[in-house]
Amino acid sequence: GLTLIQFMKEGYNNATFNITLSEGDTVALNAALAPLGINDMYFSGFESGEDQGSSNTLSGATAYAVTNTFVNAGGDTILPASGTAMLVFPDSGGYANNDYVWWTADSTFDIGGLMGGLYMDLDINIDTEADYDFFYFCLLLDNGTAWYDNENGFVSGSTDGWTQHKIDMSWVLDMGSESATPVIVFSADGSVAGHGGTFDNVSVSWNPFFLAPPGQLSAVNYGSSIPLSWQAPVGTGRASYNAGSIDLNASQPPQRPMVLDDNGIMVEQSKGPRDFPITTVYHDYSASSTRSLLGYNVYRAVWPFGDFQILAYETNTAHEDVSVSEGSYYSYAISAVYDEGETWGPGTVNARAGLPVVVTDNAYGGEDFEAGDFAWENWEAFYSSAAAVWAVGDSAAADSAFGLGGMPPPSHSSFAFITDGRGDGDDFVTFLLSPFFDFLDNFTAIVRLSGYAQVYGDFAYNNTAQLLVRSDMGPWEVVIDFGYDHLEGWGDYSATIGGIVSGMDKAQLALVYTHTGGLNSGNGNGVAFDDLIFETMPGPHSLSLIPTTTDITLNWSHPDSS
Ligand SMILES: [Ca+2]
Ligand SMILES: [Ca+2]
Ligand SMILES: [Ca+2]
Repeated sequence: GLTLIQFMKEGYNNATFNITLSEGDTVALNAALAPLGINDMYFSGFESGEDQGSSNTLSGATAYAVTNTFVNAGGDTILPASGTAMLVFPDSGGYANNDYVWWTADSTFDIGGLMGGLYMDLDINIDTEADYDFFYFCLLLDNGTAWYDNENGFVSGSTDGWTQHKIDMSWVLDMGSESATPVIVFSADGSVAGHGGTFDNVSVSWNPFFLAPPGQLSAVNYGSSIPLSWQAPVGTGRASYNAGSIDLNASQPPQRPMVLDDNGIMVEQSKGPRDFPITTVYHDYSASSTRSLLGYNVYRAVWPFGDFQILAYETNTAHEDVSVSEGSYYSYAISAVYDEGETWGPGTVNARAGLPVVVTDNAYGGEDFEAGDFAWENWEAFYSSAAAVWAVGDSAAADSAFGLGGMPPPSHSSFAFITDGRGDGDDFVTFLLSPFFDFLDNFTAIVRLSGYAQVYGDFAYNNTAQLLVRSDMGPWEVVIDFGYDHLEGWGDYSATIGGIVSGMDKAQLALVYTHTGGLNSGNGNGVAFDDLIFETMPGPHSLSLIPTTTDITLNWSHPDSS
């Protein structure tokens, strides 16, 4: 009779045969299985007959257009990445401050019930004010909201020519939408305009196999090389993403963050991105993640101001970085490389080559900057430019440090300050790192400092003035934030840091200060601090409990009773 024969293999289409067999027959069958393909869900190169989409403007007089040549506001001529047509913004000249304009594809594709990976890919060539004017690459879902990936789903600044931009949008498959439509949103802030952008070959593809990220990366510190290791991607799991949402039905663009101005009035910040809601979303996957896994790319940046650059390609889950300099700090990141693309692992790790000098918290105690020969022994300073340096002196010495017309720090003995809080008028960042401290014998710790700052917008981070803490090259944590106009003079601050440093070797403090070019406060811009002191007063620690059905017994330790 008729017999069904089926060949099945994970990652391949089933092959099915119907064969008529009589009793006693033997049949030999050779079958080739076709691999499950990558499915094109959407594509437009903006050529004749392809999707041109449409432009919508909520704020401004500009629009997107499809054209064969784009002469930008700087007079440069840009031709399509391929073919004879591309999408451009704006349609002529440059864009204007506060422009809020988006392009929507004409065609929509179905994503209902899909599992696996969803990837948006396009060619971009942009020139906008870096970190202030943005293009967001979104998928518009059934509910009228456009969603973008908050890691790499938006761009700003200049690409210096065409570049390919690929975005993992797999999490969109978990959001209960039946359909999706590509959207590109442009949002400019309130000052300094740029040229705009051109786009070509917009595609969205669905891969039944999610390209799972590699696991956690770890580094071994303080040696003459930095050994790195990580975990291979797992076949079944949950990936988390931060997704931004843009309501395209709103009658107004969302506001930018509110800040206190020099007169103590809450005003909308004129610089920077709008406050689009950010949500943590998850993507569950169970397809084999190791299909077509080729290896791993290892990336490295010299901390704190270097860019991530590829360091090595490995087929195993380890790499030893021998090209390090003693005393230098690095950040590392890892990606898994598949036939179909590259997926970044979670976060980055910090590392330091070479064993640092470590002082005990008792030997250090504190720093009041009163020594006549103060020499920053075992401190390290990093500057994004040579515009200013950390210096020690009194109020008179800091008189010009906060700029013309600024309010320099009132009298406070000798203190540390940055010599030009306006960074010579440009963007400026500095990290001042304390010596390494040994907190192995302490369970409680309080750090105190006196601080003074004048900023553009209280806590608006145009001027950051923060004390950070970390131990053993872990992530920095903000423990004191004094980035506001100190109209009443110096402030005294303290923070409990036992949870970060207790029982740890190699704890570090950092003073971070930033200035945003052109944003000069009427009270001046700058930062100063003094009396950086540890208190390690004995306190209870190591609380534990033993529950029974009738009572709970608590136990703890105290240095005076141990
Ligand atoms: Ca084209
Ligand atoms: Ca701008
Ligand atoms: Ca002092």
